[in-house]
Amino acid sequence: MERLKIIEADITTLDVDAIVNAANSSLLGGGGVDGAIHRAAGKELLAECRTLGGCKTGEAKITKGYRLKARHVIHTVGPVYSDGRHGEPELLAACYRNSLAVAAENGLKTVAFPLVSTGVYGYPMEDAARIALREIVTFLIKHPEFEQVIVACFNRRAREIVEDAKLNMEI
Ligand code: AR6
Repeated sequence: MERLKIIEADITTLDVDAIVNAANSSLLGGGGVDGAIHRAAGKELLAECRTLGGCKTGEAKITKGYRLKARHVIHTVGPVYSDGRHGEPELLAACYRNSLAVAAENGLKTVAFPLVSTGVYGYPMEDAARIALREIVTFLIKHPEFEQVIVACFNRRAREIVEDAKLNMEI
């Protein structure tokens, strides 16, 4: 099995132990991938999210997946991008690190990520992809028991950017 897989997909359709949600700090839903995940999971997801007391930027919290094929949702809150000099790279890296740590703590083996912060939050996709892959690869090396991390790109352009970032990484 390819331990790092880059695909073009709607993340809500994936059959994995957990999909990661690019949420906001209220954890009470929103647009983009967050809206799509809540729609597909059903209202029970929002009910569980209400019990979590929100989530700080860079942190991650886990819920059940309800009507999704995925067994769990790991909610993380990416930084809003301004110019890259206000802690955005560190906060985005923390999203990936903390989401993967939550997955490992819960005994999960397969997780799929969207490109956190690259929609409404405005993070340049090339930079975001580089940070995502660096954190994912570092985690996979440290956790040989972890089976697979999928990067679910919403369209072809996003997939190509992530594939390029992976190629540049291997040089
Ligand atoms: N599957 C995979 N990727 C998707 C999907 C999907 N179904 N839908 C969108 N994307 P965004 P953010 C991509 O805006 O920038 C919400 O309102 C999308 O093309 O969902 O972290 C939250 O509540 C983009 O590349 O998240 C927050 O308020 C990426 O997912 C805010 O948006 C992330 O885009 C978070 O903004």
